Amino acid sequence: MDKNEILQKIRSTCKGKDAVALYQELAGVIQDTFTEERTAAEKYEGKRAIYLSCEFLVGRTILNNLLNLGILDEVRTLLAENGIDINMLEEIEDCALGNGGLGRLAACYLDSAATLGIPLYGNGIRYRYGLFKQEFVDGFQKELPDDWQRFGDPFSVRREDKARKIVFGGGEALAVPYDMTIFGYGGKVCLLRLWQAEGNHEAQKISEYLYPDDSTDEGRILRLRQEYFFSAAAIGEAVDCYTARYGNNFKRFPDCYVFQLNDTHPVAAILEFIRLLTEEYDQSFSAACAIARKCFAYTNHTVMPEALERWYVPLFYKALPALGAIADKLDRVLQREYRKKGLTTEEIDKVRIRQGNMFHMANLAVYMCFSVNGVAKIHTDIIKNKLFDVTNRLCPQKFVNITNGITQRRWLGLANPDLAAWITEKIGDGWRTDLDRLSALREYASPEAYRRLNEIKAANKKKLAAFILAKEGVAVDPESIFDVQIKRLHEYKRQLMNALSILTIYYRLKDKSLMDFTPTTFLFGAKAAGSYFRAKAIIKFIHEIAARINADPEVNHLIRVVFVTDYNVSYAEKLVAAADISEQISLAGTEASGTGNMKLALNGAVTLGTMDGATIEIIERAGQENNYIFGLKASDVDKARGIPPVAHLADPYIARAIASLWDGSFSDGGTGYFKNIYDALISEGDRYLVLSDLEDYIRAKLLSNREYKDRESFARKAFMNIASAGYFSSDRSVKEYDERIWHTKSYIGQN
Ligand code: 26V
Repeated sequence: MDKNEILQKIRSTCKGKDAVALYQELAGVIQDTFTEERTAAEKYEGKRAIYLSCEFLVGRTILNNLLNLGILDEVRTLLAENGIDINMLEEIEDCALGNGGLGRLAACYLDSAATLGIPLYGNGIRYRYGLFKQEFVDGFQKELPDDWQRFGDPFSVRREDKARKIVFGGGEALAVPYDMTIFGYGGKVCLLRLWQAEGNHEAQKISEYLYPDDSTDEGRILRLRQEYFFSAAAIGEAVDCYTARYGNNFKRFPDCYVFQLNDTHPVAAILEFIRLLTEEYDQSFSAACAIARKCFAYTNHTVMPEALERWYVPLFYKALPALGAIADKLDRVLQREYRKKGLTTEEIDKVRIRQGNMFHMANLAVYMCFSVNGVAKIHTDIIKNKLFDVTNRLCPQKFVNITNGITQRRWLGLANPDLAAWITEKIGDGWRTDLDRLSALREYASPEAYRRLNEIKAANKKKLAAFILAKEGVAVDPESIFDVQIKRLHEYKRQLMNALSILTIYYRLKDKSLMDFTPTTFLFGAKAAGSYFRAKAIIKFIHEIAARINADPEVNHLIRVVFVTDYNVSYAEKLVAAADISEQISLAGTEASGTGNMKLALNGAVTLGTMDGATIEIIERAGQENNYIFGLKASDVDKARGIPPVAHLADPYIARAIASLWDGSFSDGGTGYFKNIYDALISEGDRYLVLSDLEDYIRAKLLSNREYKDRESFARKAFMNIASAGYFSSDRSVKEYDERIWHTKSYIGQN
């Protein structure tokens, strides 16, 4: 790549263009310059790792691509010279083909693999509409379609030459790949192949929506078709390429391909692989299984029982008849094998693929994959000792922990350019490809450094405040503490506990029992699944609290609450750069890893959190004394469940906050939302132990609030968090995947 050549091309064509035209122009120039790299990635002959994922949450690409090509600053200047503000590219759509952490992780891993030159190939679905756009009407969430291709999709290339027919129960579709170029830092590239379903109306529906409503059989069949559609396309292509090179002897297949299953959604790939080899390549069932067992690896991303995929067997057969028969056959093989090994009936029942009338996809993955990994230490321990304990006793070597990571290029370089520049000034810019270098910052620990950190944070807060005023119409004080909780809305993440803590603080400010409170802005960003009643109820509750507090002249100079609209990757970039406090408050043992926790720590937010997911590993490195830890440990949770929820209402402010759910303090517009929340806490046993942790949470929150006043010592905590964040680079994670699971460098071509 020749930087100057790209800049020259841009210079000659950028004048007088509007945002969309400029975007297309820039993208076109970049794409053209990298034709060779793309072709090389496609023709690569060594062992490949194929990342199969239903979600790739890439976000807005143009600025990130310019950054990774090392020309963001030059292009900014060049455009400015021509009277164009590069920020107008913010009008361009995000590409949000994912829900949250799992999809963003996939995008970070592609960024890292591209940067490191690891042959990782993303495969997913090119949804016509990505994750819904969120609006609030009177505090209620409304979902609108996300037409992300509105301005075109100039970083993708349609590959009709690689289209494949996919046949499923009751129909077929043409799978047409679109190759999206993922630019790594330094100009190496990876390919993300997103398959689009074409054909009749039924066929097209397959790639229309991310997560269609699965409350009906029709919706569930569609979801199964989606999962099968892209998995089968990826497998079919791999097998075609392989047989073109090596013929029908599949012995070397595992030296050429490894498939990483991003959760169980693409598990149909295993069944499809066996189907292809047995039906079309004349392999025996056991030979096909033996090969499959060498090339599939599974990442588990949740321990929540309701999120573990199970399919009603008759429905599975209807959608994918041939695969249903293979799943049943594998289930019989499993039983025979495990009986021979002396497992008890009870043990076998726990690991069976078929559980009564349901296929259990995680069990299928664990049985067939050579590697099963969790995404943070505590999470891997839980899957080894609880979820998959039987298999772990038989085959402990199958289980691996690979703690998640995030790309520092986007989450520091792009999101927080001033902090990035300051770090570079101190330790050089090696951190861009080696985040461990951040530890060298420790040598620069000094009051002067803390002052500078505070300045940078203050500037970011000002920018965010201006953005929030423009976008949300709410004025927030940039001098106040920015306390941030940003993640999908889910009960286990306990946004409700945050809301209740705010309410108790509000009541205490009102009756002046809490004095000396540092002004705080509580920021929430979250989307609730359209069909998730209680999550939507919590959104409405937070809006009601925000409206009450923000309009109360007695306290609104001390406390404000903002639920930002349409939280997405671009909003996240602004929020992480401006946060003082990072809320990581899931019930211990429920958050597999979390990655927002890493993004916020890297940007110098201090964690207010429980010992859960990767937060534990963050605290291990950054120091408990530099963060605010509270609440039950995972090992205390079972015991805590024995205490009735009402036993936690002794504090009158907490009692009043809970009462506000039913005593008419707030209106849910007759939806029954607030009664539903009340029931969850009081009548249904408070599954996520919000009340058990609330008091200690408020204690920790108020402690952080007091300690914030000492600006120097608080900045020192932030500084230690930044200096300790090196481990959480997705470069480290991807290297671990490669060294411990994929082994892409030991492919046959080198033997
Ligand atoms: C989905 C659902 C849907 C039904 C209700 C319960 C429930 C619970 C969890 C999920 C999430 C499924 C998988 C997922 O997105 N996991 C996330 O993966 C991230 C990347 O590894 C990780 O950082 C998050 O902790 C984890 O929640």
